[in-house]
Amino acid sequence: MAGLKDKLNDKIQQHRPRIQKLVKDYGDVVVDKVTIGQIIGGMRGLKSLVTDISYLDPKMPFVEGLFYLLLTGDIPTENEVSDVVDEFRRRRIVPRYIYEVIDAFPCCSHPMTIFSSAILTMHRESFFAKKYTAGINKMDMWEPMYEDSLNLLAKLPEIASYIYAKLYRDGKRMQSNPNLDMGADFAHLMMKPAPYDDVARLHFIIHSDHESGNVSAHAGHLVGSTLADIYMSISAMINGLAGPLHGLANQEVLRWLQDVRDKMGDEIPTEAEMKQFVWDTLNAGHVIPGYGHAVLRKTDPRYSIQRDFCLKHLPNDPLFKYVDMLYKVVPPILKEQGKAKNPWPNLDAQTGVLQWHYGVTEYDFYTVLFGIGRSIGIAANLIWDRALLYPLERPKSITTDMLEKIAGIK
Ligand code: HAX
Repeated sequence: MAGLKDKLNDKIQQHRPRIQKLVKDYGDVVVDKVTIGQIIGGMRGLKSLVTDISYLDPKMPFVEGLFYLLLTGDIPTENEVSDVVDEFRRRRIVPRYIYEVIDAFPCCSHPMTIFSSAILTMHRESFFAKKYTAGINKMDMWEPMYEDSLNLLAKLPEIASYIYAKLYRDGKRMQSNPNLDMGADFAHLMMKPAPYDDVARLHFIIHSDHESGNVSAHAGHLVGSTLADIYMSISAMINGLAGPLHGLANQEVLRWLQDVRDKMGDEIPTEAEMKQFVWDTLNAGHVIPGYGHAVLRKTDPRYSIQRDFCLKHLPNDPLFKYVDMLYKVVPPILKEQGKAKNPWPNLDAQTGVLQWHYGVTEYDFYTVLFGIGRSIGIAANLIWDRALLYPLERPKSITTDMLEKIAGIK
């Protein structure tokens, strides 16, 4: 068993009794109450999920090191990171039929549709599915989930960059460079020089994990709870990410900004003009993409990390100037409008500017980049879901009639 897998095994053996004790001895302890507002309002804030895989503050390490940290909770040594980098390298080769699946998509297909389908198609590779059919002991299920996770994660940069080449470049396949870590290899596959390697590392790391209640994480967990394999679960996660109120917001931010830019004929708007664009959007009944959050009530730390990177590397980029101005203009307007509970920017408000600056201007592709990063966090969650034998998710629904009776209306 490789170093990471050994360590993970130790951690799982230590953690399992904690869950067993909680369920056996404290199973009836009340954690939260549920209001009618929460039931109708998309379960916002309802404490009904558990995850110990958490968000971290990155200093541009290798993505593989982050995966180690998410799985074990321990900061890896350089050697331990190298071991994981090697593990990923060994698993990078993408099956030929995946290229054929991508080639077969009709023109104008959204890259997220292609990405999700390519991942789902690899279900036939699933080690977990084969072991399950053969009758694996449930205590051992995390192991094939771990193997499948590494196999899938290692291939995502090549799959994503081929989708990019197919849709927006010459359609030619680039070969992975086996001497590079995941972030640098992605930059190589995208044919982008440094510092795009750091941009890729930063991007994948900050998009990886964000508790388990957000739509993509929850979709991955929900599908995984049926004992579906990693390919089915991550494909479902990608579909959740593809909605404009979630991951697609980073594409929407750029679309919105380009609209402003077109109207301005490439001039930087004054603050008064920008305020007017924001109000026009709100008055047309649309949201300001990249602002607001279902849980956070302050500037998203992932926004701030990207902003710091922009201030250091591209302070004079015209699009960054737009985004910088929006940071001043939007929160007071959302406060004045009085609807959004969080008037501050989320991570999607900054992502596109970085990509645009380094030459990835096809903003339909941005959520695929998000998807690579998010897969790392969801895979870590799913391995632990199996290790701790979390059951099938099956909440109970009730009718409007029942709610009216509970409320005392009927
Ligand atoms: N612009 C305008 N109105 C907004 C708003 C925004 N950015 N954010 C929230 N509101 C509105 C809501 O539409 C809602 O209006 P109604 O009462 O008319 O329905 C009201 O304010 C209350 O919403 P909320 O409780 O503050 O927010 P929710 O938890 O319901 O939704 C969202 C959270 C992220 C979906 C929301 O803030 C939004 O639509 N933001 C813009 C899209 C976006 O940036 N999404 C990405 C979020 C981060 C993420 O998941 N990234 O992947």
